[in-house]
Amino acid sequence: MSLLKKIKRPKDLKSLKIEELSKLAEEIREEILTTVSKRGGHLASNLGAVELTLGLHLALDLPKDKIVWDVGHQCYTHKLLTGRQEEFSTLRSYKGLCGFPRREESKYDTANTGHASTSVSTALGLARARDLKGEDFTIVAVIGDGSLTGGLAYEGLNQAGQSNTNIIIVLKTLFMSIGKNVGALADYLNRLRSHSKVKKVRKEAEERLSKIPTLGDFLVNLGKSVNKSIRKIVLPGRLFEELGFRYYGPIDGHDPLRIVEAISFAQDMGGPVLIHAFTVKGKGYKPAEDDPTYFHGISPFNLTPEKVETVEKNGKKRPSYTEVFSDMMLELSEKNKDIVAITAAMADGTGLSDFAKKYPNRFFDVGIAEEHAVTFAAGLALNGLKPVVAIYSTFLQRAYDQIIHDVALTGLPVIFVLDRAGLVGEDGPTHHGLFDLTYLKSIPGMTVMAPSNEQELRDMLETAITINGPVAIRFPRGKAPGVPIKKASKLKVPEAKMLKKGNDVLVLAVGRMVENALEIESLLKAKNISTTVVDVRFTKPFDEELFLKLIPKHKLVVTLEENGIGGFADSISKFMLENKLVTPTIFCHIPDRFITHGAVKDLMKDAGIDPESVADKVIKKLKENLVAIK
Ligand SMILES: Cc1ncc(C[n+]2csc(CCOP(=O)(O)OP(=O)(O)O)c2C)c(N)n1
Repeated sequence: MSLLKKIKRPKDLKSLKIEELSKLAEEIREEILTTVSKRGGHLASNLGAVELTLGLHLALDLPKDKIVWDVGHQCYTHKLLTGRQEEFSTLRSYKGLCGFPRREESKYDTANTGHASTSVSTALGLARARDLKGEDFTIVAVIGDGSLTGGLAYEGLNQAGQSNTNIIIVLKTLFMSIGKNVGALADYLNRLRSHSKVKKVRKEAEERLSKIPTLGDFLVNLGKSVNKSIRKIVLPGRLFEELGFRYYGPIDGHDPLRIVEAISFAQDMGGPVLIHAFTVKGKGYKPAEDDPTYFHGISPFNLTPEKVETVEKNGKKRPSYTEVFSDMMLELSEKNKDIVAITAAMADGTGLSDFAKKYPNRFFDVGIAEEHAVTFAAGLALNGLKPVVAIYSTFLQRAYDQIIHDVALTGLPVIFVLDRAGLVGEDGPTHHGLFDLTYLKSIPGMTVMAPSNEQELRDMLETAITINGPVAIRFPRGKAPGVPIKKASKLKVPEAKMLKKGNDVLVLAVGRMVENALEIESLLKAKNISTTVVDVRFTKPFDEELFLKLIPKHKLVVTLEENGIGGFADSISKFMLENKLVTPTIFCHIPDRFITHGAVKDLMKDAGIDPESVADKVIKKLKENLVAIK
């Protein structure tokens, strides 16, 4: 029987033999690889965190003790060790296991996460609450060096270092964010790695371990002799010590027993302790070790080491919106030397890697620091440049105040490119971009656009460059519809575009929802209902002139957007009230609840914005109206 199958809960680990730990780690890696190759997911980070998780599970008394995973994208081993093996094959699928920690899923998951740099603050809050309530348990935040580039992490460290409370931070360093980690702190951590004491520490630890017969003996003896010897081998982590932490390390994060020792040391010491562990991203799977950026978050793929191909689910060759943005950036930057590009640790994901290669001096990766990215862009714009800030819709939420205070208040011409707007699918609620139409709309002077195909994205970028103020362009994850590409041309702001002309129903659709609107038109046509389809293109400002003309000519208006409450629907409802337009209207948007993870198609249905659900609502509403008229 496999060792993994024997582990139903963390306690079961403690009955293993020491030499069985590496076999268990192998089995876990196998399980993660097989599942991620079928379901997609965060492969490299999870492979890098197997032994670290084993060590934490051995050292702690879960679920009384708490682990707070930063981002949470490295929690697969934790899921496998906490009673979720049977469902593990459903990872990231609709109604299956979530790819991130979820309290609703397990008592072993401490916090719902998905965004970076939150773990220290959450852990400190838990610790302070524990102290106030007179409770006694251990709290460990696990944070990567990438996530440590985010300002929020420092805000947490700043308070924790002075707090005198028992809190353990495990800093997992693999010198990678999604791409190579950036910044002065990354350099500092790298210098620690090459400290001459590191090898000596490892050798001493190996010698000590060779004298301990069983895992049970090891765990029992931890508090006694072992700790004494550990104290002697602690290296100076000056930065963290100055911040008020006792620094422990660096240690090998692929040796579970070193992790156990470190946690035991921290528990003995009390107060804020930072344990520094080195790990290898993608550990144990050569293609992922060689290219951890590609394997950071990956779609389903073939598990043959020689040939790694993503499985093309859709035969039709269509570019992704990201690729279209990437190409257009090169076109625009050739003509306009003032264009500079900024990413917050997502050069590949946002499509800026080619720009970075071609114009290294005009490209800035600021780390996982969305707030800084926006204010930094404001500085660039103040000195006459044209910054393009490419940040996923969900992560730009972080920089709301910076957009208002540092960019919009001065009317600076910063272009925000929001990839992954709308439902993103398997990454789920922390990653869906369902708030941007709402949060951007309320900012004075902001122009907001949403392309419905690749040519429109090109035209919108061409237009954005000419606007003397803040502009946002939001588009979804994945493929564009595959329309022919021609030379980009400037659009007339805020002109919408009528795609189909009918008499009964008027559908005002935003971005990707135009594809749904066209399907709705066909479904209704089959029922002898004729539909006008309008590609809204601009949600702020929007084409009031056209809407004033069209709305009274129809029996029913439908607004359709991939955004929560307060977005385009609200703008139209206010517009109709103010203009005394009384046409019955259905507002189709994401309902006022968080949407789970799964395939986008399933999620659209869940949210009621898929073509069939909308067509059904239209038919029902038209029937009601007829009855009302009679
Ligand atoms: C606020 C925010 N910005 C961007 C991301 C996207 N993201 C997910 S993981 C990651 C890199 C994290 O690096 P690190 O903390 O070192 O963990 P590793 O993946 O290397 O294990 C990034 C940029 C995010 N989750 N949250």
